[in-house]
Amino acid sequence: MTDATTDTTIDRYKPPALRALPSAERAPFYARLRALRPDIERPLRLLYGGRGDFAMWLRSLIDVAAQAYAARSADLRRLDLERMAVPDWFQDPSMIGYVCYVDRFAGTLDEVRDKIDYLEELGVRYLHLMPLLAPRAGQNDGGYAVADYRQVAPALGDMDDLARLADGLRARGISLCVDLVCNHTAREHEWAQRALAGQKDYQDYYHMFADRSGPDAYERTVREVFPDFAPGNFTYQPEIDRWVWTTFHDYQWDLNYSKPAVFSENLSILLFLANRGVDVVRLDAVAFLWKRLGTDCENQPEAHGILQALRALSRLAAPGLLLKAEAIVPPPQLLPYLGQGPATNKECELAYHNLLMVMLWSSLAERKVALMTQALGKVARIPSRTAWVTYVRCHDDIGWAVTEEDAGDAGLNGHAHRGFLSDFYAGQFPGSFARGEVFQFNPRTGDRRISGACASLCGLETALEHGDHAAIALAIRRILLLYGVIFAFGGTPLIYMGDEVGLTNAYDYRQDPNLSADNRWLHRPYMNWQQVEERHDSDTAAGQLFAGLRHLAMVRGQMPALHAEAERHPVWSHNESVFALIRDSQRGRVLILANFSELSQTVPRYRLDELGFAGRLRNRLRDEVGAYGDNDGDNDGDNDGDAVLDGYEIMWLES
Ligand code: OTU
Repeated sequence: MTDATTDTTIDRYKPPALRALPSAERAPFYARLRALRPDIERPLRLLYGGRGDFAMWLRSLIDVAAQAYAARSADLRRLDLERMAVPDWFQDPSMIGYVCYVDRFAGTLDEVRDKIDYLEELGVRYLHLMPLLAPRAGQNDGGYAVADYRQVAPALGDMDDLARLADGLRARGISLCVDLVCNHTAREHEWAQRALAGQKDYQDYYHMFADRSGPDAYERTVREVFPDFAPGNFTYQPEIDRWVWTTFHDYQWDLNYSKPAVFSENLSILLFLANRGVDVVRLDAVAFLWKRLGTDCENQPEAHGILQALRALSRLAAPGLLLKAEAIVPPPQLLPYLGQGPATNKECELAYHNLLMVMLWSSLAERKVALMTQALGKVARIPSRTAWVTYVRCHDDIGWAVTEEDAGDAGLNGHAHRGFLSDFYAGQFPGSFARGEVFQFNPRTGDRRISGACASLCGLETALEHGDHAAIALAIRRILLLYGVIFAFGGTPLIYMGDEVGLTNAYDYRQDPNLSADNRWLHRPYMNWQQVEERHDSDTAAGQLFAGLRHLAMVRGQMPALHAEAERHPVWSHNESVFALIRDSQRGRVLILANFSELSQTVPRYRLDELGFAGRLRNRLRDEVGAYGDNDGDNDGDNDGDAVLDGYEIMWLES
């Protein structure tokens, strides 16, 4: 005999929220509940199972999911069915992403709708709009300090505008991604305000300490993310005589996920966004979700439990929704965010490939690919129904995530190499083509990260300034080389707004007192629509870049072998400047060769043979069939079967 209070099973539970639905609409929910029950219960029991009222609380979560499901529009429910029928929809090679700030790109959410033609022209199928929920007034870390998760920033529009935009994008085959800043709220959020007013239940939403002993103990082992403008990890609140955990800025309060209420609140916000038509939620700073004394308080097993539970519950209500992990951590700590062990394919579907991004810039500075080949070669394969999000630049800085071990394997000294990269991209290394700035110099560790727009880091800013045509051409080739790698690597490549027309560093943030301390605004420009007008003029940098990216998108879309599921193997090309990557699956084999030097480079014919790319190969990017690897002895006189790459050329070769 079981009753409502002791029965811990949820698979027979009939949430009241579903009563109003026709039975044909209830059935899929119940089917999913039975199927997902273990995935919902397993992580939550580990996290919160010790509570006496666990079973009741679990049911309350099913109620949250049921309410969201009942409120989900017919269109979105149809989309859910489509996606369940084609679960690799997001892994298709036609998925090309674009990232922008609503205001800096178009103005308002409504005005983004007017730009859909433009995005479509570029080949975009996935649009990540940077934080757009109501932030605190004044400084807000680019929107990552949210005061209200259920309101859009008034300057950008409202929730109806967001839903309308999502509809408009969907009608054109473009998925919408928005941020959920789930690790922290703004100090101005209602929960924090209640905590400051002394309400104990809301103080429990955060990590609060009566004196310095707790903070001091934790600070022995946690790192400082913003050592320069936000040193330390705790902030004193005189109103309540408490220290509050603030990993990032002092106005960003870390949430305390050991409290079930915090989990429930975030679940309902997640589903609220899903029902506005959001397809992908970027979960910000997920590495930091759980704190454990004596550790770096990152990547704790419980953080994974939270994500797995969010994922299983969102599958129940909105199965078309994807989760994207923003964890800028080394690969061994990163891979679990895509699910492992019993959670394989059951955590986040997408995760940012920070190491790839760092390696692109490292190889470009060094003109050598040993480190990149070594380091990427060690990254384990990812679950079949997950994908990397690949990128060249994003709104954040570049941190030189080069381990001593990887550096050593490539014959480098890690400390020296990281220093070299900072010097190079700050434009301080002799002969550097780059123009960037140092972000968050940490005198304690010597660490220096880098800010700067892709085009400026690739040399376009300096070249344009000098009117140096040869240098302009090289800079354009560098940009297209980096994008050529991320488009072929597998997963969803992101075009960062402005890169497609070569926007360079934007220095005007220095005049804005809310932004001036944070030079990441250097690479968060306003769109230059005049420059966009030049996109069909092949005499301009904008024209060449736009055409180049469009071409990459188009060719990629026609290559099933580049499906996200295809494995990737970095291999030695036998040329220290040419990065070689093989994509391999039942869908086909592709050899990617990327020349990171400005000089012409050769990959010898015997090496192409060894890699299994003998015979006449087709370079899909030039749509030409070459004698690469031609070992039929016809000695056609041009290159004897070697692959000869121009400076900064990239080839996508298929047999
Ligand atoms: C994220 O980044 C955002 O991308 C940043 O723009 C925010 O400032 C920050 O969160 C706070 O919301 O520290 O330097 O290891 O590196 O989550 C960027 C993960 C950050 C962190 C990452 C974070």
